[in-house]
Amino acid sequence: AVGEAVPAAQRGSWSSFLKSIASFSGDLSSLTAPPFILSPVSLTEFPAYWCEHPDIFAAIADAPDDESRALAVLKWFICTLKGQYTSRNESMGSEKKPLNPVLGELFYGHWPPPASNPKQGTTTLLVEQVSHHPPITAYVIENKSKGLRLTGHNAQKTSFSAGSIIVKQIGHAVLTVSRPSSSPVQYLLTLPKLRIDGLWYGSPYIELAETSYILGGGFVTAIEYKGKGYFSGKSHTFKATVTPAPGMGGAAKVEHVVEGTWHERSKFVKSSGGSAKAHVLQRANGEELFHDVAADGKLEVTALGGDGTGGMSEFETRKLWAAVAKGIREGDFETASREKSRIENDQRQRRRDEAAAGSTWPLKHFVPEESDPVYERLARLVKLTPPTEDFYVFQENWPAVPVLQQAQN
Ligand code: CLR
Repeated sequence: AVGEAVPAAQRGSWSSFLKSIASFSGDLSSLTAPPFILSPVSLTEFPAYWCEHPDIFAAIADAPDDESRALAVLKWFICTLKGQYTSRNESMGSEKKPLNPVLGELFYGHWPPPASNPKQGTTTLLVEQVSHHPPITAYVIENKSKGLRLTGHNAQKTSFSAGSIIVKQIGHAVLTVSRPSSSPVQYLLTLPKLRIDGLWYGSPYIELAETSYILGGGFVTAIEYKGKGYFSGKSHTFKATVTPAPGMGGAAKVEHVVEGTWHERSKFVKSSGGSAKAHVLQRANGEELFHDVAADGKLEVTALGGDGTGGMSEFETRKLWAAVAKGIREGDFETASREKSRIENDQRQRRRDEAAAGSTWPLKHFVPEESDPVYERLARLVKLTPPTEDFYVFQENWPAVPVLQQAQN
């Protein structure tokens, strides 16, 4: 029945919420949703999902050649998907509606290396909400000692189809791998399309669809996503094909095909060479696995205060939303909604003041650019559309974040 998973008192407001999304397309964040579906976490925290396996991220730097590195990048990408797309179901019972970040909202964090392997280095995270209308989040994830940097931005375009919310992810990420004796290698990562199912019952969950790419370093990786009812009948299935970029393969026919589920296990179903594969192979129960989620623990990010004293400034997400998040966690929705209105009114006032003064909000870490040359160059490998995309360029020399620098040393 409709709203089976919804608390009885909120069923009415759940069906009106469903009606409003069915007749609406654009920015979902602006729709009022019933309390049971609210998450206390802001979207500025989501980029942390890229690095909940800092060891698998760091291992990219240790790959001995282009082919091994292409597989190492794919492995890291696949290992992030469970956190990105199923973790709210695990921690909160279903997918939820995240807090809609304010312009200039910040999140800083880090992952220290494990005591057993200090050489893995520290990974740091810097996130800034660079636009409110539409919501756009930019981030930089970096392991300086390994020479790895991931920069990217995210926005979403939502529509409604056959009872599901379809989310087209706008934006892309670029992974830069610096090497001591040769030029850096760059990979363009595109993002999968999402379908949010289970809405009718009030227990939404994400399924991935279509194809996303990892392009660069002499290779092209296409990752095709399927859900329940498609080829294997299982949820969360993918098939990844790694081949040399056009004109890069030479005479040797290199091809790796990996199949499985991104929230559990995947294995090589075809592999042309032994040595590259050996670099990422996991063995368990006599099987040659590409990746087994159960075999690696996830490490959640440690949030850092970014104002240099270890405390947080008022725009840091966990400070900004503290009262709202507490209200949502404790079921005190009156306080949550009052505090949320207070933040939103303050934002409206700031925008009015800026308009009156003829100024705009100064971003702290990024500058918007109309087109990204890295995207343009790598998108050509598979003739992606659009042929170019905008980008947010990280400003190394702008207000340094002392706490992040400390973490890096
Ligand atoms: C943000 C970027 C991350 C991956 C990711 C995971 C979940 C997505 C989120 C992104 C964007 C916002 C999102 C969310 C799931 C639900 C939520 C689409 C793409 C929407 C706005 C809320 C819908 C409300 C229903 C749950 C009722 O790397």
